[in-house]
Amino acid sequence: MSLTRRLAFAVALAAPLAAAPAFAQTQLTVQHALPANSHTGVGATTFGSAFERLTNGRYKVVAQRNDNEREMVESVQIGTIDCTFTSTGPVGNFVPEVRIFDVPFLFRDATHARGVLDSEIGQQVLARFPARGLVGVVWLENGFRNMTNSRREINTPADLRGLKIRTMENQVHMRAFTTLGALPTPMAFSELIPALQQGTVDGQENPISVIVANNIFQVQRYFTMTRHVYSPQVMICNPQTVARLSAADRTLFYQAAREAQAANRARVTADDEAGVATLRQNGMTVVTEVDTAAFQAALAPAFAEWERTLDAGTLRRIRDWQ
Ligand code: EAX
Repeated sequence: MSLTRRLAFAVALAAPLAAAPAFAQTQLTVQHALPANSHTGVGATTFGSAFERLTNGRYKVVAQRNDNEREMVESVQIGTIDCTFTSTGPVGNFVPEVRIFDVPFLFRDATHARGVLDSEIGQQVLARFPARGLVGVVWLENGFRNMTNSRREINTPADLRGLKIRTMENQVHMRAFTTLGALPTPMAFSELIPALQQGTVDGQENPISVIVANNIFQVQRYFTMTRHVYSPQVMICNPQTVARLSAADRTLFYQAAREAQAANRARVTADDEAGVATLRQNGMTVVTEVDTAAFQAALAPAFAEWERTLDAGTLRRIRDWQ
């Protein structure tokens, strides 16, 4: 074939491509726990639409639900999905330094928790992820956890004694419930509703946003606003996904993640404000006055253990944070 014929042939082959988009679109898959219309779903979809907008559609972000958070982190690690929006529940099993944020009664309120996570303390923990084959992008929020059960009103730590309570697959939380005299039963969130329906466990604990988003009031009678532990969320991505981004796109990626963080936190605040009324309307017996000091006193042996097993200096810095 002559050069001109070869060129003509090449042009003819290329012609149909002219109808295709002027640029290649890269697809990212992100998974989140809980329904799309929840604080977690809102975080993931806000990230997706923000990143698509900021990159003028060069990226397409597909958001999927998966209520098994450990499985999502594993999928990010092996690269079958790009990112996950997960509570820290199982994350300490991958990045042990995360466990410090799972300590009960560590944060006074959302301002304290968000402030610490956005400070250099939070950044230092995110910096531990790459050694475990993960990138910790940004802290988001699940919220302060409260107790529900089907047996009795919880007013004092003694009321918890002997209750089978589903916990996340989180050794800090399990230690706390053992210390309070309950029987912690760890399982993925995806197994929780059937376990409550079948009576495999008597109760569970979760932020109001999670209880409302999943109609947990349909399978639980008693709610106590213990706010016994703050539950962070974190956006975790596969290192290669992040490495493949150009420097400019990486800036946009982190900007989209911060938009997700803002939308997620605003939704948790709104859910917490409306939540108690929603739980009452749906027939739950609600206890809002809680003797927090009694729960903290009952946890004393566990606190002493965490001073030894976790980073005591960082625990102090978090408690002293203003
Ligand atoms: O991420 O497993 C849990 O109880 C989590 O709080 C829930 O799935 C939200």
